[in-house]
Amino acid sequence: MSCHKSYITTPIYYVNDVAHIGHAYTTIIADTLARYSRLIGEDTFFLTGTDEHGQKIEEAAKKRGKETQAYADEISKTFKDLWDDFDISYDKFIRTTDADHKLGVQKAFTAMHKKGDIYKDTYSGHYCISCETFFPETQLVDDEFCPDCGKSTSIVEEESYFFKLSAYEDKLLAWYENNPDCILPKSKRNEVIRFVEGGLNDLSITRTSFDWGVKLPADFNDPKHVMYVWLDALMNYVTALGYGTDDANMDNWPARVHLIGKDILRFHAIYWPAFLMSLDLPLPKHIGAHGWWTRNGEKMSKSKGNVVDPKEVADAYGLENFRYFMLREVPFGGDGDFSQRALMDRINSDLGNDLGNLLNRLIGMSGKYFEGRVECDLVSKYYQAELDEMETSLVKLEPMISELQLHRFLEELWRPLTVANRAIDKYQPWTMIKEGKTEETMALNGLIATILAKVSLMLHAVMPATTTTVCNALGFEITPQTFQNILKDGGILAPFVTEKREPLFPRIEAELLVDARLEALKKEQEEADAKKEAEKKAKKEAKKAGNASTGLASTDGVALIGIDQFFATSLKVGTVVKAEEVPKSKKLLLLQVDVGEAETRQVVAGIKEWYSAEEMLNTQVCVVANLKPAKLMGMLSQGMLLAAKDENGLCMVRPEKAKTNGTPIG
Ligand code: ME8
Repeated sequence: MSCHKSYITTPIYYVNDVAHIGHAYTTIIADTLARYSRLIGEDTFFLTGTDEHGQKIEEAAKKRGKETQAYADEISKTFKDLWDDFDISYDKFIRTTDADHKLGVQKAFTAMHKKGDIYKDTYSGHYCISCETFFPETQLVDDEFCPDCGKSTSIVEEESYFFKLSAYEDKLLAWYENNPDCILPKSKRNEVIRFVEGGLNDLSITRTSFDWGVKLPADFNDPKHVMYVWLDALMNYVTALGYGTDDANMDNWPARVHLIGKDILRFHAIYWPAFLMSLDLPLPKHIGAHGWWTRNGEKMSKSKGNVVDPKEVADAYGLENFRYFMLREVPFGGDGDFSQRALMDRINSDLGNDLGNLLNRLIGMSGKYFEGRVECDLVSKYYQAELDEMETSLVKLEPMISELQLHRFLEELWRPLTVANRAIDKYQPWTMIKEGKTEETMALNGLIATILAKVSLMLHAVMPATTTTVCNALGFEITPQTFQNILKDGGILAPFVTEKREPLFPRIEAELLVDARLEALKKEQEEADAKKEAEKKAKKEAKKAGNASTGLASTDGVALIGIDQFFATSLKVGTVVKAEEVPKSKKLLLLQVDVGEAETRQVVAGIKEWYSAEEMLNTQVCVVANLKPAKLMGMLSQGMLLAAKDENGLCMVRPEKAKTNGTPIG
């Protein structure tokens, strides 16, 4: 048995909001790898935690009227509670507000500075608060919006310390070159290489525009600076091992794998190795970037408000079924759309029919023919072909795990189950027993038990409790020793006696989550589908009409809509009861609009170039009242104002005479 060190990490999650299934996905992959690595006897250390500094967190706390640390405590706890509830086998839960983490980050800053990699300068640039990142003007969308998240950026000019990232270009390229699997899936490595080849700017690594962060070391005597949140956050992977304080667990470094989502690959595959080189620390062996979970094709994210609560799903469908589903459903690195249908299908088909039913068949047949006894010593005498087929699959599994191809791993792991189920249909034990072929029948049961045992051992890291139940029914415990013995050393299962039991995976007939929020999401999906369908139809009809009369496609390229679609938009008269400027924004005003029935809507409107806040106050406007709420510069916008814009500028569309607030327009 090896005693390799295996250090596995998740990203540390921002505490600006609670977890959704995207976070659960990363953590479940990491947990699976950690459990597998323990089972094969590796000395494993599994880290997760929360990322608590930065402007985004400060603002989230402010918005809720909470003191920042108290707010961070509260949300960090919800992550920890969720992982505990999910039985995530982490060895340490780090928080970037931990005192020793902060010390470690300061030590790193000093070390990089000593190395000559940090210098002071001023920075002027477009800053996206949501991504906590500066973007060069050339990368902005429409000169203003963040190329990553689409939100409005603001111009920030500040004095800053810089990290000489540009000095590491060649070394980074050499690292990617010499380590073909440093970034997984391998296709992602090319993206990173292309990015670095495009040239790296030095990185601004301190901020003066806010306070909520790790201060510079005291001897810099520069108290207005706090560390850039990504420097602070990435360092967690080593401060968690004691870097900069007691070094207690630094023998675990370098990490075997940093698991992340593809949204934060650049930080992990470029900045982080450069920081480590500057600190003279070895580089991680792998960075594994998975894809996104989406809803209706849109990335699930806290800021979009389209998230699925992992606890609700796990409570309804079973935690381990959910784990299996997430890992099996999407190829590592690809995106996946969450649907209860797909989850139910996996449970009923893969788990219920293929796995659960196989155990039931074994219990049924051994009970009926042998009073529950199962013996495996004669399996190879009668079913060598089936054993060979099983082995062909089993030997393929380990490389798939190393490459993080967990969906392929599970797919391959299911083949032996098919071999077993097929063998029952082919050899028909009910006929064999009648023909007096007792030994062959016992051996067939032995084959099923052997396959169930090996599959369960390999599946253990994905479904720990379920596989424990299966193996207990087969008369043994799952331990690193039984794993080695049964899977690697060809050990034969000791005779055991089966007992009747409830099915492992009761069939699910209908979607189980009827909770209001998910229902709303479902409805939204149906509406989106219906809208798409209507648009398609309208386009087709427009085309037909256009073709008939003029031979052209449609009217001015504008899609025609039916009256129903027009009336689906709720337009109302409202009065602006409060108007203010949005700080740092050239375009936005923040308005409170009375839309009748005692309802005030917050609307973030891009009209500041044409209207001042005073001009808007106490005027009537036309509001699109049933738009999905959106966030602009971090502020909720619950509607849109009608306006007309031509080359001379923009003017509001207003009722000609004063109307009661809430009066429908149409
Ligand atoms: O980025 N689908 O934290 P974060 C799949 N604090 N995974 C998703 C997802 C989705 N829709 N949304 C989020 C941060 N994730 C930083 C990390 S590490 C030094 C600092 C997962 O709370 C995915 O793994 O925004 C992503 O990388 C992580 O959550 C980011 O969580």
